Amino acid sequence: MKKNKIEFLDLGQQPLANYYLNKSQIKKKERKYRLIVCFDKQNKLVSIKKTFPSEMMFNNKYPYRSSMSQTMQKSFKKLSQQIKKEINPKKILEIGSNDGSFLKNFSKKISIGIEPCSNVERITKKQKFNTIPKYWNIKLAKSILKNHGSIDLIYSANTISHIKNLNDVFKSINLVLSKKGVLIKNTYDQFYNEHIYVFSYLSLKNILKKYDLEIYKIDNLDIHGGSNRYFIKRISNKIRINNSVLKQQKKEIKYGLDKKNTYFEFKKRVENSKKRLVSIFNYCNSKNKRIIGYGATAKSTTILNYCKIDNATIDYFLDTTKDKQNKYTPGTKIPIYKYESIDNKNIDFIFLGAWNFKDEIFKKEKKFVKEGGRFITHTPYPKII
Ligand code: JHZ
Repeated sequence: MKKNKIEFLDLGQQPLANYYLNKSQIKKKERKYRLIVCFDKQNKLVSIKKTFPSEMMFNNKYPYRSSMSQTMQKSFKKLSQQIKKEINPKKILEIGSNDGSFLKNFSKKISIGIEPCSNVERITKKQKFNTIPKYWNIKLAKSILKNHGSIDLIYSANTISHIKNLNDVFKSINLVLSKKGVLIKNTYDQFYNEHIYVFSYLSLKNILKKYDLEIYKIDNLDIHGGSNRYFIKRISNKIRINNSVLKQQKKEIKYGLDKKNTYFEFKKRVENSKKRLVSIFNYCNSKNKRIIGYGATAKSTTILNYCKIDNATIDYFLDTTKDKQNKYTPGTKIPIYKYESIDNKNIDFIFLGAWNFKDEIFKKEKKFVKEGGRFITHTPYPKII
């Protein structure tokens, strides 16, 4: 397996993406690692080279809350309506239920949430949902099967890419999924320590085959800047394979996602993107413009550290997540404050850390734009909007 792995992108020294620092920590040396991204020629799978133990990333201090954006909440609501109509499950299990934004659309009687970050799990438990503060693995799957029986719908919004041992993940799913059960999985493309894998259709198809599972439908979503929602079934289950699967296959082959050269081209685009973003920031600095950040995301940890943009350029970040407020961004040590109105703060530019929720943010900040304020984004390419 190792022989097949090609390293194609080096994003430099990086801190743990969601490890926000408090005041006493900013003077100390931070834990850093080299973020290198690889392509596995055999499985066509993209993954990061260095991984960390789950306990180091997903513990009782996990800051991320999926309920922090209206866009996510709406997307979960829409999906739940689709599930009720098309699958009508008697039992639902979510792997990585976070603060319950997806599960809350279903009856408490039929839902089980798996969430190892106990600070976040507690939020859903308080609402009387059946949540289990454990990591998804074969041991847990066995106990769920024993206590609850098999499951008709397993949902996971990107969590599977956070778990290193894919064999254990899919074996466990196989164990609890009912004969006619369905697995729905979301995935998207960002590199940092929590995202061990980036699943294309081509790579996921190769992996699932080993567990007698296959994809029967794919929804291309706008969420998180573009993601795929995979609907997965047992091969023995005769549900018809939807046209969307062939369409996705054609698309991925056209884009060359099965070819190593595509990834080296991607590397060149990443390097150009860095140059362009740095020059935008340099321009703003040369004009003495005030820049703040909006949404201290795990994604922006990678970008800021790769482009070496720190507190000399960005004054502070605003974020609605309580557990990130009054802390500092990992590696770049930019203060994060509670989100409040940005009126009359003499802000010239806002760097969109949460670029994936740009529409939602633009709607909220109409006044800032009307009064001449501008946004800086790095995606799909660095520009001032
Ligand atoms: P957001 C996390 O990534 C980590 P991040 C994780 N590894 C993962 O897979 C994905 O989520 C799903 C703030 N915000 O969702 C809230 C505002 O302040 O892009 C959040 O801190 N105001 C589990 O961190 C951040 O932005 C707003 O109006 O990249 C968004 O984080 C809005 C809309 C958001 O995930």
